[in-house]
Amino acid sequence: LSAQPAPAAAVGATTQRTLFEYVHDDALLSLSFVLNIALAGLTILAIVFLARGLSDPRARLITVSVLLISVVSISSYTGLTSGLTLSIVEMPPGHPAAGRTTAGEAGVLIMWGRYLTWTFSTPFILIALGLIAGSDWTKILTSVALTIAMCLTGLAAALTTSALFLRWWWYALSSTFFLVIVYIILVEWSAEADLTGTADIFDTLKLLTVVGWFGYPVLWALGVEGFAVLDVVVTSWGYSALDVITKYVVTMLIMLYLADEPSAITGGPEWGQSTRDS
Ligand code: RET
Repeated sequence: LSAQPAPAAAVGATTQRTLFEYVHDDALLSLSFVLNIALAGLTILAIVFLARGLSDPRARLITVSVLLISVVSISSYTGLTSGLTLSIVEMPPGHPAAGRTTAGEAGVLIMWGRYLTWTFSTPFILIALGLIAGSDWTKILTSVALTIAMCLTGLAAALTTSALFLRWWWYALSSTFFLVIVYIILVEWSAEADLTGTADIFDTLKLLTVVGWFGYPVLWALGVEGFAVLDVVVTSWGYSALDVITKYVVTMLIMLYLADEPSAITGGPEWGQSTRDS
């Protein structure tokens, strides 16, 4: 019997190790990830410190919500840094990055872990904002459902390789969900914050959030997933910089505001009690 020929390397089977080394060799790209791991860690410590004296259950719920944003973030960036949530994906015919190669393989580097983990982080941003505005759970959970839909359709847009128009169809779906979220924040919650007495802090948070969030679809369209005007490193730094504003800056503003438990925010000891507490 003749010896079996060695199996040829399977197409598209870039190993995690190759991707890890690719990121590792690009100091700027790794820095865009590692910086966020550090900032998420520092934000978690700052939250724990500022939350020491909080006793009001509503203020504590907002705290848990912002804490989870950074917990998701530190995990998200660990996934990117380790090569676990990156892939080299071949773009469909007609795409401006079709035919490109990365690390010796046909395709471009797609940081799909970002879109996946936004599914878990953005709901907590919206829960915190909705609670600060004094909104009801129907609207808060509607915005949560929409942001999950927005992130998952965005993930689909990034990973679709069958046809170019399908990538942009996913993008259009995602943008539609996004615009409804923007409406909830700018119209519904702004009006509620006026009545609740939290308009001052809410106006700052809403500005940072709406302006910051608009940056993501713009980067997607300009980056390698869309028109491929920006390269992967610039896109990655763009997302990382937006994350600093939409997550850590927003979180710190919320925590500094909550620290002295303003009466417009507190729910009192009865708030959120379960039947087992009475
Ligand atoms: C995508 C592409 C498809 C169209 C739209 C997008 C919007 C993404 C947004 C992301 C926000 C992320 C945040 C993360 C913080 O952890 C998916 C880029 C509309 C708004 C705030």
